[in-house]
Amino acid sequence: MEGELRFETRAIHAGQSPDPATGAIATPIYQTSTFVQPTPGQFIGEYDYSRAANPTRTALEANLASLEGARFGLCYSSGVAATGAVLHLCSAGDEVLLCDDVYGGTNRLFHRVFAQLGVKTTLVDMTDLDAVRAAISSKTKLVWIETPTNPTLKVIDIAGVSAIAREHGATVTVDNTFATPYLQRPLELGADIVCHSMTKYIGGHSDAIGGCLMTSDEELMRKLKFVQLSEGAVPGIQECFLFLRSTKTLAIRVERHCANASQIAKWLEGHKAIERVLYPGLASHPQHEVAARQMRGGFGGMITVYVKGGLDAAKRLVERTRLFQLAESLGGVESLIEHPAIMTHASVPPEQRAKLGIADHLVRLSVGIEHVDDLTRDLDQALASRG
Ligand code: P1T
Repeated sequence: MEGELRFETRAIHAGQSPDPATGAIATPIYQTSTFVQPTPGQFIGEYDYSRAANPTRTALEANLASLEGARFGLCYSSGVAATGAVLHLCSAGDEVLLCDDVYGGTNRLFHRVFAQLGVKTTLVDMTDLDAVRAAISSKTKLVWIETPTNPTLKVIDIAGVSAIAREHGATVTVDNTFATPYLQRPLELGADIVCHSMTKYIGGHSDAIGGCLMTSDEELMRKLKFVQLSEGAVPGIQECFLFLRSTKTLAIRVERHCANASQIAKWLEGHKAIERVLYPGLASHPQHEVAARQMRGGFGGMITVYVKGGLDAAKRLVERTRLFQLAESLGGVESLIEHPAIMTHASVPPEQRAKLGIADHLVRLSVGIEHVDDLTRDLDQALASRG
């Protein structure tokens, strides 16, 4: 039956059934590190030790796999832990193509941690498929796409890049954090692995850190599971419960995020204090057509703007909003605002920031699910402030 169910229904039911011991409808928090064995090597159920597997985590992993249309899911203690697990598929001498605009922590992990282990990363503007063709070679083991990108919201053609990577035998991973599986399912477009920072839309309430990977490839799953077991970067059981609870409302949350962001992006585009608005749903976005093709039912809740008046004006805006709180992170029900050059992307080298347009007057908004009129009024009063 499960294969026929729609996204919203799978979000609530996949991976879960009433607890056989008590009938509890909510998946219990199996707050246990270990499981008793009647005789050495024989388990009562499927479990022996919670780093390897735990029933609450298993339910979450199955639920997430279902949402991405994958056979397998694996959960991690953070988004960067999930990213690192994929990088462990590479060995010294392997090369990786990384899209040039990514979360600052992703950039740091590739360039400052895995570079030391002999994995060479090349940055590519993947909105240009010819640039991907020019950069890829037989040494390329992994192609890492983030779309929409953080923070400049470039949109990368997942099917196009995946087709090129397949010709060269490279594994494609898509960081789907900004789009969510409700809007975009990379495995259906040819990617091999999907990655999320669950801290964002999947968690949705700014109260838990986590990451996950999904794949339908059995061999990749086996390798990734081995890394998960060996490195132990697994989420806590309570976090698993919170994420499992949150995916139930992912569809309706994301719909509201999209509706609010779309309305606010259009309004900002007409505002005299704003130089430029980046939002994949706007006709003015350079990859609007790719976004309309591969993101179904909306363009996400993230907006990035260039404010007129340089660093001072950008700082004034982020300090003066009242509902949009100044903080790193995104994807929660509450709206956030931040300054990428000083905050989330401070670890990106200044010359690369300049090349990507992560300028001093760039401000990123995570539009929450409050009433859109209140959010618009909040931005309006902050943009109106002088001096
Ligand atoms: O913070 P963590 O759960 O480890 O997730 C890392 C990560 C991975 N991928 C993307 C696209 C991300 O945006 C992030 C984290 N990003 C922020 C904290 C931020 O404010 O952009």
